[in-house]
Amino acid sequence: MFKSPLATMHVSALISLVVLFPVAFGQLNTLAKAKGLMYFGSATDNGELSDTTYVSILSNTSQFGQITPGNTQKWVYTEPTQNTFSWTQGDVITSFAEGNGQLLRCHNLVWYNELPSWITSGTWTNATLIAALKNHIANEVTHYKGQCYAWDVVNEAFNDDGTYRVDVFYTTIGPEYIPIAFETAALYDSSVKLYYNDYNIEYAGAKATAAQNLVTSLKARGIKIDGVGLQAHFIVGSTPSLSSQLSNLKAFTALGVEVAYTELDVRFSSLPPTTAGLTQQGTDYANTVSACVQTTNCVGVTVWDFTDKYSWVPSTFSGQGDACLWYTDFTLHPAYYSVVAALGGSATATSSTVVSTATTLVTSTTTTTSAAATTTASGTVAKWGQCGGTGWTGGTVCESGTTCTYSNAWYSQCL
Ligand code: 9MR
Repeated sequence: MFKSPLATMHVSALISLVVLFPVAFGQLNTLAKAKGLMYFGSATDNGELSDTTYVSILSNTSQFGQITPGNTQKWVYTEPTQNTFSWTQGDVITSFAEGNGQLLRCHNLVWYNELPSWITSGTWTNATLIAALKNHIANEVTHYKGQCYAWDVVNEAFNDDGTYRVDVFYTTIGPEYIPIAFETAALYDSSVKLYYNDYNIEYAGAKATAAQNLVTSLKARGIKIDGVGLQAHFIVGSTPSLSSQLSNLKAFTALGVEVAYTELDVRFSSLPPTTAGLTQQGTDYANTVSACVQTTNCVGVTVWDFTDKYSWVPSTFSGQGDACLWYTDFTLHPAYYSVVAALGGSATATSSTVVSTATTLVTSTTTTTSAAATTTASGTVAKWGQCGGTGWTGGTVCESGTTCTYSNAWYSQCL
């Protein structure tokens, strides 16, 4: 009688098998690449890099293949006084990424916020501000030449109604400051991808249309623009649906640019989250990640930091938060598994490792254990374990005190 070779295999050999095929049980970046994306990444900031647990997760390239400096490439840090440039803090992040072999999205060259006071309080003419703008871009793009996959050249130039945001650049130079910024960036690094980056352009509407019109007008003038970054700062339950995100991404890529989700997080507008809210957060994350996976020329997804410990949300929106994939103590949100599922991964083996202790997660796929750890002694599925979803053949009865909760078509979880 035929006997499956697997049946005769020693347990340790089985574990090796898991290690040999990390894609099947892989983590975010590994899975994203297997699905055809270039990366799954995270933003980070200088202060966080002294947190060793944080750093070991961020450095793990099976989780994160791309880094965005959350702050220290911005104008206030890089040119604090006119024509005096300071790269030290930005370089800490770029060196970190390079040391780990991670791609860099460089962020950003022109933004109304985090500007030095010599810009915001200066006395400008059209000519002097254009000169200052060009000088800033020329110096920063030259300094980071060869290091960035992409630059967010202009950030958040539109209001939600599609009109131009009124800031010092718009007031002094007019809308022409945007083409000037793109032209200048292209001049100093011909191979870096040049992006326009904004929020509330993740669904059809006046602001997305304004961003699309910008792409069209730059291209019509022969000015290089390679991509549009959709920030994706969402609220649990108010995230656009998968179909609306898909049609929106296609409206951009149809113009001949690539797209990326550049600052994804999904925050709770009140805390603590309910069980149903955590499930909804998983659906919201999964819809966004799935939209990218299903869109040709969507190159990657970046979360705006991976842990609630360092999220920008609570300090900006009082009483809101829990927006990231990892909690403050580095345990995982249920949404993590929804993202894994949306990336085509099996949450089973991964979850048995990553949920058990934060430190196990830090050590990457080589510590992936068998699926048994998600099963309790009585044979039910332990809290956080997978209990359903397309193709799921494991246990479906959750341990006492937890309920098998639908997250998305591929994944239900004991919560
Ligand atoms: O995460 C950044 C936070 O630490 C800064 O205080 C803030 C300054 O305004 O900028 C945050 O990052 C923003 C990004 O650069 C552009 N899109 C919105 C992000 C969240 O505010």
